[in-house]
Amino acid sequence: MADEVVLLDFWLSPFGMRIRIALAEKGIKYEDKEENLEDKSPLLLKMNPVHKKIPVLIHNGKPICESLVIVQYIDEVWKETSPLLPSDPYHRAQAKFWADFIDKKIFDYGWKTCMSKEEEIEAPKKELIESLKVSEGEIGEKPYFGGEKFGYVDLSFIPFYTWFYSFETFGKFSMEADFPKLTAWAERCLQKESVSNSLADQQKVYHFYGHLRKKYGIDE
Ligand code: GS8
Repeated sequence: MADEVVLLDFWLSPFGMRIRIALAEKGIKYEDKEENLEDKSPLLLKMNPVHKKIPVLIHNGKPICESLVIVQYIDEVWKETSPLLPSDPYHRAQAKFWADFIDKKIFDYGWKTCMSKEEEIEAPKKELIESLKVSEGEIGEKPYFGGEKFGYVDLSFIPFYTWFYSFETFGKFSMEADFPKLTAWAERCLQKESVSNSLADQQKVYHFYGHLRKKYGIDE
């Protein structure tokens, strides 16, 4: 029997993008179900009763939640094509460390930078810049975070490329001038169809931040 794969998703979620890229890398056909996060579907509430968040992968009726867990699951189930995590235990651990760093630093401080009032932005912006500097050092002269091939860390990080314009605009710095290696890495990743077809447009993300900032009273 063919696999039935459904993704509960939201078009501008970087976490959803991770799963879209992973499934595209593996060449898996799936149904992408767009959720309205302001009015969540009964299916989402049933499949992720703990966090009630997207993304959720439903594989033959069974849910898997949390984007990094889902990507690891996809890599284990469809292991024949395009391995994403390294097979060596030490390199696997390193890859998981960097994915965790992206969630704890780039996502967290990136979000806070884009969602702060002018007078409160300095602290998260400082942390974001520091984390981008660490990332710039880690990519260094390598084509991808794991070395020669696109893999788990790239896939975990590249969805935040859709936030780069928002980072620069709210944070008043230049990604290209301040982080040239990271910018070149992102452009390299975008040459892959699995990535370019999965990412939202930076301007649309910026406009969505504008909408959220109004909704939460950050902007008039
Ligand atoms: C984060 C998912 C998440 O924040 C993961 O999958 O890696 N750690 C999780 N999902 C958001 C949409 S993206 O910003 C979400 O579903 N939010 C709905 C809500 O909070 O009610």
